[in-house]
Amino acid sequence: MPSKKDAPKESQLAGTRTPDRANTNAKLQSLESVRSDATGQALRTNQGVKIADNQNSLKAGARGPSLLEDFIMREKITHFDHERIPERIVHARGTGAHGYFQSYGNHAELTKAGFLQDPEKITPVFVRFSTVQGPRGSGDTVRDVRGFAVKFFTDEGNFDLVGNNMPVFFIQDAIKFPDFVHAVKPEPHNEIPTGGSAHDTFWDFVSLVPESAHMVIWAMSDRAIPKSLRTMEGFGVHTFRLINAEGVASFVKFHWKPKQGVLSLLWDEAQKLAGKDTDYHRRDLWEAIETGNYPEWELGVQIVPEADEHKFEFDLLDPTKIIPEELVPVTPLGKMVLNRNPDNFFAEVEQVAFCPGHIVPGIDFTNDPLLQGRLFSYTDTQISRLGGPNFHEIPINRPLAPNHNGQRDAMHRVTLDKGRAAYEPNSIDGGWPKETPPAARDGGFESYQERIDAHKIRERSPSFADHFSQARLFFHSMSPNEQQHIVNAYSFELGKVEREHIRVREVNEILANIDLDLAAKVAANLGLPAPKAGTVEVPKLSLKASPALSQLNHPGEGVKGRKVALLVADGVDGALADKLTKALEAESLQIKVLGPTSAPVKTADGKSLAVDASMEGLPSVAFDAVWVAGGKGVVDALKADGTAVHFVLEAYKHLKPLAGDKDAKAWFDELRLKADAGLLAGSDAKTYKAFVKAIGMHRVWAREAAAKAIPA
Ligand code: HDD
Repeated sequence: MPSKKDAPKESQLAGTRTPDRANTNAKLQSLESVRSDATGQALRTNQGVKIADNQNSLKAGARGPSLLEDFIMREKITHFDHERIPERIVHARGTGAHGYFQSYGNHAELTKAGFLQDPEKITPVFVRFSTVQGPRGSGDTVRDVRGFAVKFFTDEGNFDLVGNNMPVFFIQDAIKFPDFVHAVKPEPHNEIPTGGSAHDTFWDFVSLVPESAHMVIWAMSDRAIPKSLRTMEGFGVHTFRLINAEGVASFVKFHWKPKQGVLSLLWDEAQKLAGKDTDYHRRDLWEAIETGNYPEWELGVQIVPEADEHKFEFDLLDPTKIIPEELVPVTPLGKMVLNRNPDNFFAEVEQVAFCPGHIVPGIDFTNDPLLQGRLFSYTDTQISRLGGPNFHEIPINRPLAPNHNGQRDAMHRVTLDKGRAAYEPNSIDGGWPKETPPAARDGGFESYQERIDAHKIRERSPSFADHFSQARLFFHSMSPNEQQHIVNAYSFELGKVEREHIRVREVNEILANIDLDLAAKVAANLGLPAPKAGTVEVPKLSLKASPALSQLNHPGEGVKGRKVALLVADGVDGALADKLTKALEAESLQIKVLGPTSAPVKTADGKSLAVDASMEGLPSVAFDAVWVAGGKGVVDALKADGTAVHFVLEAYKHLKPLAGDKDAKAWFDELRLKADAGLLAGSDAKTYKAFVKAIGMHRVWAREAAAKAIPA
């Protein structure tokens, strides 16, 4: 694999100005607590004492007992004993990357936030992607919601957009969050299952809480098994406010649109990858960045003027609802590029502390009751995870903007505050630091002056009452393949539920209200009677389908970074393999040469061809497409190798483009693989082109019915 050194220069990236790499990278490096490698340095204790022997503890005699006075060993072991911090209660499993955000233009009419006003400005970001349910060491490809949290280090302070890869949530009010999390987490008696929701307590809760219906159908869709972290959409979920310099506010929903397309795994792939490569998503993001295939997203907003707040068939404050893009299109604001991997996982990914309450002037909250509760929860959780209220001093969390105030001391304080007056107003330090009145630009933060005139009550707004019409809209917006995957996912998950009354309730009281056909198909798979009617009257939406919801309408721009397996064996035509590799690499595809073992193979002209891995070591589930190399005897050798046969069959089953010369084609015929737009034979430029085009479509969806007969 090419090293960091081979990565394209920043100047090769699209954009109006070369991103200030020094600036994005300097964030961590400039902080005095960062240590680079210690070449040339003596081994010392934490107190700075040089260590003479790091192999043996202090003992009374070579075979005698250890001595308590061995301060060197005690310091080392004590530190080791405390190396772990509590994992996040949710979103424990994750990975992160550095990058930058660049605005497409001046959006001053919408917001006074500085990072959205200057297309020349490069704002460093740190992103953490995560699963929700599993612990730190759980598999990457489980069926779950993915966290999509972005920290913008703006000149005016940190802005955290702490979202998910789905635009809605399971509950409407934060007071229900601990109930939901306790239900989805592994069951308390045996801590099973790790990383998934296919168990009784989850389905018990969601079948009793109809407001979860919309989010659950998203979680049963292909969105919950993303192909890569690079191929996920991101959503701020809640409605926020953007406020311009004149104080005019608009409601907005934030969207991240991946240039790489919105792509998912198939369920069979996801399950296999969880075992074959637990770190599949982590590795994919890491390798993409190392090889210079920097992932890119467009940040956009759906904008609703304040005056239009009540013009929709749903409440903008309800986090279980989307604004369909057909009603309010997404306006692109800028782009985010991830271009640097972390240097130290713990220091950066584990210690990064996001909080939806981290906002900057020009952005504000709404009264969404889920968002309001989140504003409390995140700071509270950081205090427990990161050991006190000084977590903003940990290098990855430090704002680039200065932070002067009268806050002092507490656990793990690093800043050495000079001066005498830790209060305001003061006359000792010249009255500094002082307040800054709000202003058009560069002023102090000012909350949007929303008028509130209400009773203090515990009540859900009646405008939050429709729980099924958007779940129905989602189902009706899917392609037939996507609908079938949803049926399969409900059937799989409910099939794992031990208590029959929970399955029955989900089918009769939830699915039947979403769509009777969906309910009937799932019921049939569970051996239950099909419900004849729903249990509630579901309002009819004026929009019957939202094409923007189907992933098939987001194949991505090109094939950059997608992965091709080139299968070789002894006898391979080395020159042809080289030509093919070059042609595919010219399309920015990643090619891996796979042999029967990890040993090099012999080419037809007697040379040695190195392979990247064996077919067993890098299975077909890790690839987007397969090419069987030409050469005398290659196909015969592969045919005789069960792993190779399985590789090809599995790639076909997973609807991936397959190509090769006429020998390979004869082998495909023998395997009874049906000809389609993704099954190609030839070694000319035309075949390469058709192969790349098929990869661009991600999967050969028309093949899915035929592929059913192939054993898993
Ligand atoms: Fe949350 C973490 C996203 C509702 C309480 N949440 C967390 C992370 C993401 C989200 C992406 C991981 C951040 C990271 O990578 O460090 N959470 C969401 C979204 C929600 C949501 C999109 C609904 C729209 N969360 C939510 C509620 C509460 C929390 C209603 C509590 C009332 N979330 C937390 C937390 C976590 C967290 C317990 C665990 C670790 C952390 O905060 O830093 O405070």
